[in-house]
Amino acid sequence: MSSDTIFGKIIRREIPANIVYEDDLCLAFKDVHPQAPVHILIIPKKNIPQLSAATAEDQNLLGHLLLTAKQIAEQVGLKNGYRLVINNGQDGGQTVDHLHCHLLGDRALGWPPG
Ligand code: DGP
Repeated sequence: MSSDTIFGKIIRREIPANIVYEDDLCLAFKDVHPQAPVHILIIPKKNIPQLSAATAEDQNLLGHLLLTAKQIAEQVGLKNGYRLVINNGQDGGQTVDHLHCHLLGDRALGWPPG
C-alpha cells in the first residue's frame, strides 16, 4: 500500500511526475528541485516511511532499490560516477516521509555534505 505522502500520490498517479522507470516494486522519477543536472528519486511502492523503519523483511526490496539506481545511472549515461543519498529523519534532512534514494550526477559533487 502506498503512503499518503506526496510520493504516495505520485505512485497512485494522483499527481504528475516525470517518471523514468517503474516495476512491481519501485518507481523512479525526476526530483522537482534538482540539485544536480541528473537528480532522480527511486522509491519503493511499499509504504516505508524512512530507512530506519525498514526491517529484515525489506532486505530484498532495499537491494532492489540500489540495483535499480545503478541501472538508471547506466541508462542516463553517468559514466564519470554519481552519488546515492538516503536522508533519514530530521537530522538527516528528510522532508518526505516515504523512503527514497536520491540519484545525483552529471557534475562533480562536493564532500563532505552540508
Ligand atoms: P528529502 O529531503 O530526502 O526528503 O528529499 C525529498 C525530495 O523530494 C526533495 O529533493 C524534493 C522532492 N520533492 C518533493 N515534493 C516533490 C514532488 O511533488 N514531486 C517531485 N518530483 N519531487 C518532489
